[in-house]
Amino acid sequence: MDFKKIISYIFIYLSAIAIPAGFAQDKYPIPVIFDTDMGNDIDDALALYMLFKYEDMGKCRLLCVAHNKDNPKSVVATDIFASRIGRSPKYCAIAPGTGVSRNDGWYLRELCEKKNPDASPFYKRSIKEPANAPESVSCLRKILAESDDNAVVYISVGFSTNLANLLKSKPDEISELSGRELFAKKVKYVSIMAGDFSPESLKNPAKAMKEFNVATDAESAGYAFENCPVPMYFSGFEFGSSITYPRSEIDSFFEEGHPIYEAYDTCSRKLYRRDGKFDWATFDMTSVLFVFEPEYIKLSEPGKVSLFDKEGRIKFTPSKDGLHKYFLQIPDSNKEKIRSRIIELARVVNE
Ligand SMILES: [Ca+2]
Repeated sequence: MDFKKIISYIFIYLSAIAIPAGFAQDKYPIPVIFDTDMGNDIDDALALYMLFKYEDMGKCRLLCVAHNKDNPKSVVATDIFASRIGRSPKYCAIAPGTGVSRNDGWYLRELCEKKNPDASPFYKRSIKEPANAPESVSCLRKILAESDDNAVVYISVGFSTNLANLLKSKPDEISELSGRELFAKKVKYVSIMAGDFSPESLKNPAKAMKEFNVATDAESAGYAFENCPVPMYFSGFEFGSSITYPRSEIDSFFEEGHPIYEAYDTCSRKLYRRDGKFDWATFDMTSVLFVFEPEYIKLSEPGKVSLFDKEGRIKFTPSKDGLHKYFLQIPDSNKEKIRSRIIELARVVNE
């Protein structure tokens, strides 16, 4: 056996032991609920495209795209992204007027209201407007009730409003179980983009950043951290922001006129640079990657995430029996591997 082979065997062995117990044996396709604040950032849309790619690979079954941003255009935007590549997942949304983030985000208006010269919508969509998506809690209760036990993975990449409402829900005609009992029975784990787990913040939570997903609905986030009966795996702000998604990929793969191009470009121009030449963070995309290819991610010791204050800072308390773990920082060489893989996974076309 030559030296290169020995090294590659060592690498395979180390990769295998790095996979958290319980993940490697996942049966495919994994049934997934994707809970998003579509419109507030572009990574939600690219994360959705990754899920479609995993569906094409036979690894994912997208049960529903739930919307936690309280703006009906959020569902329309998701539908525009999906319709562009010929997909039509099931949608649900927070009951209008009961949630947070009611604004038009960074690109909802541009995407949903853009018109052709004859006044028809520029971007194809399959739903009628206003989007009367079913209300999240009853829709998600029904989906869970009909799912196999301990099978569903819940990916949360926005506010925890739907999640908290679902956990608080009472027995009804759909199921005699409470939301928490139903969740415990049907959901395997939650992959969530939330919080700040940088070493400085862990040491001193008072100095931690108020991460957007937690801070925007801190009450629901705190409730979910406290009451979620299954493991939660956190991709913190510092993880996704350390791995960028290149603007050059948007220019070369998603040409002008593609809704992903429009959203990325609008976001970049409004948020960072007038010329839009900005490499975005991969926040939500890392929460999707973890579910299907956990070998890219290293997890922390177990513990408990809780709200440190009402403004949305969190703290992590190590504990042997804790249900929570966060993504550990990784060397730059591994970041490059994740970036390349994410780029590949977001390349979905209408076939
Ligand atoms: Ca998001």
